[in-house]
Order: sequence, then structure tokens, then C-alpha cells
Amino acid sequence: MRLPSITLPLGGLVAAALAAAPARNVQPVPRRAPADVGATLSEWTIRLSATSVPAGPVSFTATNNGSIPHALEVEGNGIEQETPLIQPGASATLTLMLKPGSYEIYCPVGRDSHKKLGMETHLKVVAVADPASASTRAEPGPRAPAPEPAEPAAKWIRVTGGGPVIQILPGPFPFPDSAGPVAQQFGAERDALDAQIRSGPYSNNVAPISGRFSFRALERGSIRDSVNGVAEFTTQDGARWKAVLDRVQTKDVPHHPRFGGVIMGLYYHGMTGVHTPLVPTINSAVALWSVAHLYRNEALVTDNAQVHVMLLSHTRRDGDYALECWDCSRNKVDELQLQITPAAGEPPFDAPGGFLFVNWERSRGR
Ligand SMILES: [Cu+2]
Repeated sequence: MRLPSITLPLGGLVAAALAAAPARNVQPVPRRAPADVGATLSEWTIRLSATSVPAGPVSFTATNNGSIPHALEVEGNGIEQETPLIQPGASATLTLMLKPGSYEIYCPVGRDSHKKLGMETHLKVVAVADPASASTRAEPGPRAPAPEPAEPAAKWIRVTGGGPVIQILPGPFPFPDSAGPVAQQFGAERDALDAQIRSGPYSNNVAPISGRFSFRALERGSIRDSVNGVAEFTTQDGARWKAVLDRVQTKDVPHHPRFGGVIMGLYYHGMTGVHTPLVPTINSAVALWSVAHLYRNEALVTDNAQVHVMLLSHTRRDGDYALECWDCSRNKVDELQLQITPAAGEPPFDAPGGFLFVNWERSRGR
């Protein structure tokens, strides 16, 4: 407020100042140093140095111990604030005034994909015992702490492959200039990615084939996910393959993910730095990693085939099925990809490149 000081005598000025800010002059508020909370970010967890802090100023120091960029967001009770993007090895701080309650602490990178992969935790902010301190912040009064977050509800999806079926054969990745810089973030895995950019299973070299694939998947939180489904297809060379998916796999999978199981609603691949950049940037309705019994011409090949399945944004154009976009994330989610590779230490399959990669181009999930 600006006072019309010319018209007021000196005594009036002092009186007006006192009237404008009585709390500051009459009852000084003890200023408290912010409570410090350290947050360690990595793929795919956030570890906090404290699970509970007193209400008031809270200073978060987020350190990225991972190998791709992350950030820290604090959300709840009307607060929604985030740090800038934090490069690997760097830190950022965020100081907020927090009221009592439960706050969600997560990484907002990748349209919440990092959060879905596990970069999410909670912080409890408890009412300060000192009533004078509490009242100066116009609190309605101490509230019971929010209950612990409930276990996520189980989510089912049934996916049926449809439309043209194509086999993807070894060949160069069509967007090497886009994928190259992302691949550099992958450290020791970069050599394998470079080889796959030259002649991997992410090419425009495709053959129309026939086959069917349907599965049901359950997302119920990491190790309790489940899947069951069968894929049967005849590859370009005339071999008849059958893969029976009956359990998820939760071990590390190649190229950065540190994740298995079933996950719905992920924005990843391509430019995101999440999983291989040799699939364009996409949204997936469901992505899963499973183990399969694999048969070729009715003979068992292995009980331990490694399977990656996605129902994802359409990446290939009609006609020649070439990859049509580096960022396909706005395309309709109707492409079903089935990728089968031998487990570590097992021999390559009797197929071009030693792997099986089949797409159903017009599929649906419900
Ligand atoms: Cu992140």
C-alpha cells in the first residue's frame, strides 16, 4: 500500500505503518531454517533422506545419480513445483513452504514415464508442535496425516493382434542421426546399440507374413504382474513358430531399462532416453517383458525365450511398412510388436539375424 504521505504529519505516518503491519512489530515470528531433504534420483527410483519433516520451509536437494536427465517434482495440498531438468551428476534445489499432509515426490520427465517406472515416493509433512508458529501460517489446525498411499489397483488388458502381419528383418535403422546422440547416454551399452543402428532388428527391411497373437496382461506392481498369451506365425522362410507367454520376467533387460514385468501407459523409446532409441518415440498402451516357451515347426526350441511386447503408437506406414517417424508419439496406438530373442548364453534362433520380430499393424487392446 502506498500512503499519500504529503498530507500526513509525521505522527500519522508512524501510526499508519503500525496499523498496516501489526504482527511484524508486535509479535515477531521466529524464522526457522528450512528442513533439508536430500533426494537421490536414478533409474528408476527416488530415495529421500527423510520420510517425514515438520511443516514450514522445506529445502529439497535433488542429486541425479543416474545416467539420463531427471527432475524432482513435489505435489500435494495445492503445491505443484518442480526443479529444472537435472543432468547426470548434477544437483538442484527447491525450497517450498509445506503445510501438513502427504506429498507425492516424483520425476516428471517423459510425460510421467519415469514416475511409472518407479521414480515416485512420498513425504509426510507433520504439524509443528509450537502453536504460535502454526498460527502465523494461518493453518486451519493440525490435521491427521494422510493415510499411506493404497496399493495400486490391478489393471487388466486384453490385446488382440490384427491387420497386416510383418516380419522385421535385419537392416539399418532409418534415423541414425536422431538415435546417435541418445545412444551416447547409454554408456557401456553403446557398442551394442551402434551395431544395432547398422544392422539390428529396427529396420525398413520387412516381409509380409501371416499369424495371430493375443494375450492378457495384468499390471499389479512389479513382481506380481502376470501375462498369458500365445503367438503363432509363419516366417518368410516358411518356418512355423509358436511362442507361449506364461510368466513375466523382472530382470534387467538390455539398453537401460532396469525394468521387467507389465507396465501400462508409457511414453518412451526414441528421444526419451528410456529403453532403446532404435524404436521411434512412442506411447504404449501396454509394454511387457516375459519369458516364453518357443517352438519351431512343433519342436521345442527353448523354455526361456525373452519376449518384449508393446501395443504402441503406429510407427510404420502402409504399403511398404517403412518406419515413418522418429517421433510417432501422437499416432494412433494400434501397432502390436512382438520381439523374441534368445536368453543370455543361449544360441541364436534359426531365423535371419537370430531373432524374431513380428508386428500386427492394426491391433487393439481393451
Ligand atoms: Cu526421471
